[in-house]
Amino acid sequence: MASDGNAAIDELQVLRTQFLSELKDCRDEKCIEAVRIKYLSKKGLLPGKFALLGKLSPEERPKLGQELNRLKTLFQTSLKEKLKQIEFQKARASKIDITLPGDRDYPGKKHPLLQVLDDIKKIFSEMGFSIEEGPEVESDYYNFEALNIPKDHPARDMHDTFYLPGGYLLRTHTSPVQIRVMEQQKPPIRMIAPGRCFRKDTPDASHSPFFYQVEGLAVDQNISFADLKGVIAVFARKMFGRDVNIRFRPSFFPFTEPSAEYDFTCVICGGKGCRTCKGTGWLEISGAGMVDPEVFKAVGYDPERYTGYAFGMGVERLAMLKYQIDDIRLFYENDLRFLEQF
Ligand code: 2U9
Repeated sequence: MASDGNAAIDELQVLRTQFLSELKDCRDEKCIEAVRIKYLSKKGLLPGKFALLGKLSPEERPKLGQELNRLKTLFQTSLKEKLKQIEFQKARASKIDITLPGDRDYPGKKHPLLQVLDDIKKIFSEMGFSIEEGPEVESDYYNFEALNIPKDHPARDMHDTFYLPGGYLLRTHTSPVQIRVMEQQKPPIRMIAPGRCFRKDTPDASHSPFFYQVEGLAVDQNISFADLKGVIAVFARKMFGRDVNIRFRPSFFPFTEPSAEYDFTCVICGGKGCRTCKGTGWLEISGAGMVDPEVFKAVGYDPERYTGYAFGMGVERLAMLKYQIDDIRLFYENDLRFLEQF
């Protein structure tokens, strides 16, 4: 035990060093509280040193008393600062590190086919075409008869068409919509009919029993094949770029006369020839033609007064060309690894 004032002061210095060393090693509030209890509680080490006062002469007591109070203040201040420091460090540790890469969220998006369908709708809307829709379950009349498709036409075969009870069927194209519109209104007409169609095709890389189609129809006085070529050319360039060219090859459809199939220059090689276009420089897109007079008669239009053109296009086909997709089934498998690329 200290025999005089200096020895007592030395004891306090040792206690100070020991306190600061223990507090310095603290990493959390629990440790700081334990140091506070050990050194400053009623039975703590520092209050215990006040007993030294009783062993000193009256002349030495004031100096030791001052040192004891100075040490108590130092301990209290040091504990508060250490607590603040740890709280600051915890706050800093929890602060968002803005230099980290952000978490990419995946907002819901339209299916790629519907994105392409929107592109097609926009292009034709800007050319003054209305967008018309109709039922997917159709009658034989609207899907075949009114379109001049005879009873023995192969398209009517069970192997090609999904028939339903009661003589109904799943439409094999959106042409019935044009018939329904013509029944409801007189020319002029400029419309497109987008929608789902169904055919009894065995699924493979280029066929699906269900697919999206957009058909177009323009009916007015003095409409010619040149008008059809102009509209298809504008569509091709707005869809695939300004340097795309088109061509028409003679074909046959019961609902158009003359009929044609139309091609675009290959969107990959620009017409030089590549694997996609099988070296031809051309990509077959779909069919078109001038509306057959028999179709106008079915809806009560005078074929001597009105002419019109019609065209078809498969949305999957256009999407596969636009995005270089070589298997149509990818559109229907809902694999997020495919869908999130669009
Ligand atoms: C009316 C009169 C005529 C629509 C036409 C095509 C040619 C054609 C399909 C082939 C497969 C589209 O790409 S596909 O899905 N169709 O090639 N469609 S002319 O002719 C009509 C339509 C309605 C009243």
